[in-house]
Amino acid sequence: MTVLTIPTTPFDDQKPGTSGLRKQVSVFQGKHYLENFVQSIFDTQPELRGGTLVVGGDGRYYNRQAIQTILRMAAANGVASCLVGQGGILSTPATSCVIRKHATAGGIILSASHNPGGPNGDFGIKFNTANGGPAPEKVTEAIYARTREIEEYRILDSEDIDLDTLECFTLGDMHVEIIDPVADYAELMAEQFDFEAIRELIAGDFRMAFDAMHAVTGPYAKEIIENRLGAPAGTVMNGTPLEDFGGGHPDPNLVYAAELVAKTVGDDAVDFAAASDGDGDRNMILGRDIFVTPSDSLAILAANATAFPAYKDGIPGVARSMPTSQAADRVAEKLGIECFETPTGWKFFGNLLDAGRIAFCGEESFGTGSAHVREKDGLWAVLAWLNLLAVRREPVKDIVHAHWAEYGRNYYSRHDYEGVDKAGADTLMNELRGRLDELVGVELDGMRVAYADDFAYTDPIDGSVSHNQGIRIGFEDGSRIVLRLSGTGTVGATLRLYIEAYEAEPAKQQQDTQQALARLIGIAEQVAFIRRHTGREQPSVIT
Ligand code: VG1
Ligand code: CO
Repeated sequence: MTVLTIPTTPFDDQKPGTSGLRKQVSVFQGKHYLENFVQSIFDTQPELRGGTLVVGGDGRYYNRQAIQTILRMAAANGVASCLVGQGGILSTPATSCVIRKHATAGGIILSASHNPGGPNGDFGIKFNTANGGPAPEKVTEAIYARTREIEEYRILDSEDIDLDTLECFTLGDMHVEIIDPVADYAELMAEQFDFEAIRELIAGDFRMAFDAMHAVTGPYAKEIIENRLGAPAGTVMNGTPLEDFGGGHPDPNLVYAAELVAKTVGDDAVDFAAASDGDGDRNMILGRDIFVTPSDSLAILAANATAFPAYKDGIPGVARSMPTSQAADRVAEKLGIECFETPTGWKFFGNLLDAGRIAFCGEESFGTGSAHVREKDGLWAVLAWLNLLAVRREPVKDIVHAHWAEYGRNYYSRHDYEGVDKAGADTLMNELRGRLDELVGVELDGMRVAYADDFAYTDPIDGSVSHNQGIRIGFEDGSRIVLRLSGTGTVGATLRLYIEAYEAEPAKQQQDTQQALARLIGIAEQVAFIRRHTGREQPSVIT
């Protein structure tokens, strides 16, 4: 088999966003597009030469073709061996687990996460480093810089390999092993949680549902929740990964997982329901008649960390992304542990986890995780809740209400304006940024602004600084409005408005979220002119 060196020219749009490079499938199918990006990874990550690389994806359309290309290029670039998920399947957290367990040099994950799939949907690729986590900014910047000057790529002239049989192959000089995508991950989960207690809970009259949304977690959830924990067959809904996710939007929120949400209300409601996203790193937690916001979920899990065998001695600290509600901060304060506020994106938690400064971290965008891997982990969060329910033996709703009574409630909501005009969204942010100084001390609808800034973060471990991470407007009573533009979309721009208000008084903790936040939502419009700049009367998704 010969190594071909193919001349190419740079693309100008291969800058990774919040979580890797995401584009429409048709863009990735363009000549040299995938190859340029992959070669840029190999060119900037010398430890892959002679090392082991993990490769897998969420099973979406183009996953298999991309894997074949990546394997041929890995062989041509001197990678010694590749571990590939059977059928091309590996969830994002499972990839992180495999990288860490087998001490590999890194991994390539093919996913556009919660974005729709299929020939007309999105595709994505991201590189994870040897710690199992998403490449930090200095690595993604080096890869991007390389894509701007690339002149050639290397690829083996070879046939496709069989991705479906658990076997070993050689491809040129490279060893390829097709691995069971679930085994290592399931074993790790069994170490983290009290499976015996969860089995007992499930064997009783407890009823639950899990929606895999036709995405990657189906096989993981069936093995863990049905086979190992004994939930009845059918507990896992939409459990077969499909290339187009059954035409759905594999985003576990109240809008896109409506079928699951419906199971949590009414006379026949289940006690617990959960869902995860395209690549298995997000989670949604529901109880009978209650949706647990991801921000509350992080705070509640942190407050109950000692219920989990892996953290029975407590946790050193927690971290949350900046727009995530401050509920976790209150728990950290009470526990006397460290609390960090990082920019949006899991890559910012990596250093803190590696340094042992934090054990739990989360994002408002349905992301929760711990030090067991270096990615957010949807099924981990589901199992954590099951473990907690097995210990507490109370309804989800009671656990949440008791938490609010003790720590106060952070009313929280995110309003997304998806696919709006990019120029309008940029103008909105730029104009607001220009007015931040004048806002401080001003009273808006009876609420005084305590601070208004453009969030910047200095990593406490390596000192790297990230600017322009979102606009924060904080009020004297602790309420906040945050605005930022999405870094994962592929068409136009998506404006995210995050709204948070704190309520200490238990008697006032049972209001409707949108009503409780109505005044702040009005203030956001008053300062940012969202309607004028986006041309939208309403957000497209409210969570
Ligand atoms: C969104 C979320 C962010 C998350 C990212 C990747 O990014 O807001 O919290 O880390 O998606 O999640 P953005 O830039 O669109 O707001 V996933 O499940 O797509 O890997
Ligand atoms: Co995801």
